Amino acid sequence: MKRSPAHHSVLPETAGPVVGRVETLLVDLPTIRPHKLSVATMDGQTLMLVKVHCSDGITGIGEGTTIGGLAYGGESPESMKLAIDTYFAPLMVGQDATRVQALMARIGKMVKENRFAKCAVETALLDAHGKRLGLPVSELLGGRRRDRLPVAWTLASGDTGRDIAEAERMLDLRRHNIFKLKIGARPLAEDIAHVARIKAALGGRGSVRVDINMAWDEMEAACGMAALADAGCELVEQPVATAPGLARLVRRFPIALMADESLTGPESAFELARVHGADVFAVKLEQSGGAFNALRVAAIADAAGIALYGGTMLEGAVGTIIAAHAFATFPNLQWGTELFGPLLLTEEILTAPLEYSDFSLTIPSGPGLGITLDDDRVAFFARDGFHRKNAT
Ligand code: MUC
Ligand code: MG
Repeated sequence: MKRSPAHHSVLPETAGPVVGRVETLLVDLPTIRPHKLSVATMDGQTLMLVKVHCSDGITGIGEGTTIGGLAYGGESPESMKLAIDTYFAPLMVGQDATRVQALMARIGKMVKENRFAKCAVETALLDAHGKRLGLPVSELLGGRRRDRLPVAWTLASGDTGRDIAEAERMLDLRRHNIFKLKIGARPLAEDIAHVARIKAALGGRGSVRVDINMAWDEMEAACGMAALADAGCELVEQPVATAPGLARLVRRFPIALMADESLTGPESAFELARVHGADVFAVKLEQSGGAFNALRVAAIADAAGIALYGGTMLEGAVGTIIAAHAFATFPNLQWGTELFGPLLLTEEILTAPLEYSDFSLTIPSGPGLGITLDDDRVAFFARDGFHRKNAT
């Protein structure tokens, strides 16, 4: 049958809202103190913010971060911005803004890897669509099971006495009673003594876990895990780099083993589950490639009998809150979360700060992400932005 010209309209196929413009910016914020990890020392954090402006006047926001530039993984805030400006945006403009999964699949076909950038864009689309429907993003992700999430704090000043004082302050404030210590940069014996001193000081008032960020070889990991268990440490995160390496260590010591860097989305989650490489998965939205993939990782963990923990890439408020919406829907979240990223930054960029109290973060209940950027503050801290333009 011959099609009439009416079938070849230049108007978008959908009568509904489409993506109009995709805007990105880099925002540099200082940290409250140097944050020392085995891979890098962070004095600040760069947020790559993305705004998706839709034809119905609704704008969604998303965020991408990493840890220590390129020290942690292959993407940086700068590379995310470039990828979105150059490759994602042309694939998005004019597309149905209400079909978030379909649009992410379209991007996925044309853009390999770039999981952190994909997470940022998916977050912005979900925020916009939630605002459009008047629903929190957690409802778009399947429905929330909880309104508050336990939040761990990372002690990483590099000094044992200072870390103990910091932990005491967090306990007094009733802000955190789960502490993650970043070790692996110093000789093993020094690291173990550091952990043992902190655990002895906190006793039953605080739980202590450690993150090695892959710094140990397998022999160090075996010695280290035995000593950490003796010191009262309850969990060790990614002591070695590979999934087979993790599998050789798991269940040999009375301490839980958690995978982080080895988890890069559903396929690696399946592989880790197949080789019994972990007791716990630290699910990170950016590392998974977005909220929907994080949900898939959680489903694999549940099916394999692996426990779950809500991880962070030390995101600011936007990245933290999309993670909170996703973790709110997990059937199991046995080890809580570490969604403390905004608390590590000196500056507030929301009109109303996130609510941390009683060792937990409250998940906002408004439409979309349920948060509002303070555009003046964002402009002030934007790289090459408002304040620099006005300074000249
Ligand atoms: C990581 O490797 O888990 C999370 C908390 C923190 O202090 O660093 C991160 C990254
Ligand atoms: Mg980690």
